[in-house]
Amino acid sequence: MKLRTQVGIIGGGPAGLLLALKLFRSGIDSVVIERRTREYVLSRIRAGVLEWGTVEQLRNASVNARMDREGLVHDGCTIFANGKSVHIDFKKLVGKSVMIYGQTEITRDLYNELDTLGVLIFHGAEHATLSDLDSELPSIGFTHDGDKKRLDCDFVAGCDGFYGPSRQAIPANERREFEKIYPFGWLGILSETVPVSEELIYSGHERGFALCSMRNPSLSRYYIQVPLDDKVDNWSDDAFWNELALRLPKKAAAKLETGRSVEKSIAPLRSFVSEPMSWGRLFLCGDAAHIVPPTGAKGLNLATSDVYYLHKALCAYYRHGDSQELSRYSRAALERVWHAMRFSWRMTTMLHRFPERSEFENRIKASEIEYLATSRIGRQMLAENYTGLPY
Ligand code: FAS
Ligand code: PHB
Repeated sequence: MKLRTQVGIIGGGPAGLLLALKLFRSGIDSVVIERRTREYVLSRIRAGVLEWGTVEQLRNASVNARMDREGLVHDGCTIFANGKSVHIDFKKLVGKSVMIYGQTEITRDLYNELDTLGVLIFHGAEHATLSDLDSELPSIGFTHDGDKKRLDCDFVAGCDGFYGPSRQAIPANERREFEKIYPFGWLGILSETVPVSEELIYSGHERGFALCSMRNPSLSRYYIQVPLDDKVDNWSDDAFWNELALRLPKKAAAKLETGRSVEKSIAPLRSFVSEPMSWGRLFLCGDAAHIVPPTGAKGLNLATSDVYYLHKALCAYYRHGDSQELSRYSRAALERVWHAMRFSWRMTTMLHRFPERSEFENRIKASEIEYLATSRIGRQMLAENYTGLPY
């Protein structure tokens, strides 16, 4: 069965769904092809911190009602290391805030809005293949409900995450990949407990990194650094709570509310960029092109800034026949990607325990924290990057 649209979108995660919505608001037709069921996509627990640029994007796309009702605006966070707590006051330092609102809820809101608008989303679409990307009529082949389908389009948006087929559709000799694998992962839990602190606490403890986050005033999200080969089954809830408490400031540890985990998983940490982010009529957005360690809370926010650039370029093409912005998309997106890559790498190296780290490097880490504690400019730099550089 043949289908036709203007923009074929592979991937129904935040990048693909936000792009579909923004295109619809601009009168541009798209179809979303998602491999998983909607339930599966909505079962994933991922990002929690939204840069203000992401908040504004969701507001401009009129999909912000629940976020503005239920989201938590945070004006700062705390960095705890070497027995010292350093408050980073975003509002005072750079006049900006962040919004705490789970990626899962954003995805749910996007699905609901796209359903209301009647945008076509195929779930359970398997074996997606991209063809004729270097022609004026690219297409996406896939199987849905046992039927082979082909979606002809003007452009393909590869929003299919790190393991999707889009990035691989760019010939290997046209791609350059940059990667750093970290020698640890994050064990994360979600628990129906009152968050230990009103704002996030990033702890660079000598036992290992820990992060206290949340989803709402009665749903906490915690992480601890674990060895790369660690397994979730090695960690009972009690073992997790005990280790987390050892890595927190004493006052926070004393008031930590523990409880049953409703989700527990380990995510490996990597930095990865694939260049270019476009080839022919294919444009990559989000994790399909880049992965950041979650220490800087940038993964989801980079997906939304890629979507901002691609949407703007597609509007210029369909409204004015101008394909200049499309040809500049990769460079514009990558410039912001590398800034977020740098910040996420710096936060990760500053706050994690590296088993093979030399004494010299440990002193450098301690001096980084001391610099934050004593320099307003140092805290301003962190606040500027954490709340999000301009698009
Ligand atoms: P996604 O991976 O979210 O979505 C891609 C979609 O494409 C998926 O739904 C997938 O099923 C689909 N797909 C894949 N192959 C396909 C195919 N062949 N055909 C059709 N569809 C296909 N970021 C943070 O900022 N903070 C965090 O704490 C954080 N935690 C994370 C934990 C984990 C375990 C992971 C994996 C990522 C985490 N991230 C975090 C990063 C995460 O939020 C991503 O940046 C975000 O999901 C990016 O969104 P997308 O680019 O849409 O990719
Ligand atoms: C989260 O709440 O999941 C979260 C918050 C901040 C991060 C990473 C994850 O840096």
